[in-house]
Amino acid sequence: MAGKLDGRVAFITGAGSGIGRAAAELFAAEGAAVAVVDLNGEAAEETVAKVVAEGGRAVALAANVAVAADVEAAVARTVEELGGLDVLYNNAGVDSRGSVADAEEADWDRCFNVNAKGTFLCSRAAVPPLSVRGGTIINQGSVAGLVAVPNFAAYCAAKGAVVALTRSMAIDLAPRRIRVNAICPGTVFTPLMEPMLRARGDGDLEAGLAKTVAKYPIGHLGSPEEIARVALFLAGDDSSFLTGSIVTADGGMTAQ
Ligand code: 1HS
Repeated sequence: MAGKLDGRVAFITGAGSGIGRAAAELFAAEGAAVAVVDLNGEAAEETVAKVVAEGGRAVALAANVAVAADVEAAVARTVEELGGLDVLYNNAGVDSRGSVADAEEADWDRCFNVNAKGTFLCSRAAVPPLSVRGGTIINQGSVAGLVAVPNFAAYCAAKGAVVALTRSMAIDLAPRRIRVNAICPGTVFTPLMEPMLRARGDGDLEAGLAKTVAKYPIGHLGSPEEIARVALFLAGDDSSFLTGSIVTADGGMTAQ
């Protein structure tokens, strides 16, 4: 049976772990050749090994999404090695610490540089190859970009910026046949989230998890694979009439 991404090339950031790794494996299983991009080159290679072991095609690219030269070089290598670009998944992200009363400036800068500026830099570099045959961009937002999360000021602000940027990109890129949508996931238990969960439990991870699950009507946190399936929908033709859409995948957390 034909894959939903047969013959397409995908560029996924933060693909060395968590949701990005799950998306790389799923997109490859659906026929895409995948550029596995991560700050941690070894982790990217591990994702590639998993993709290749399942018969997929992928290349590992170490890059810091907050550095324009890194991003442009990674996109250029993707086009050169995989033959073009059809899907960009701006998944890479970092969390933050503190409210506006006590957050560190460096934490604010890091959060915005990776989550918001990284989305900008990758999208800007991807527009020329995506414009060749049309394509899709999926931005990783968050429920934190839609509702307040205690002591997460920089992250909420940066993800709110990603939500607004998604709508802006959608109208600007429509004439180039590039659709742009965002996923706003609830908490998924990934390496990125463990510090927040532990802090929420005053150092006790299980207590932090219990407090967090209580916020989700569905009764559990999401999995990387569940978010990757939403990304696959937005990457492919099943979402052909969606652009500028903000898709919550949050177990009902923001419906309350
Ligand atoms: C990290 C992910 O984008 C969700 S932000 C935290 C939401 S919650 O744990 O307070 O429900």
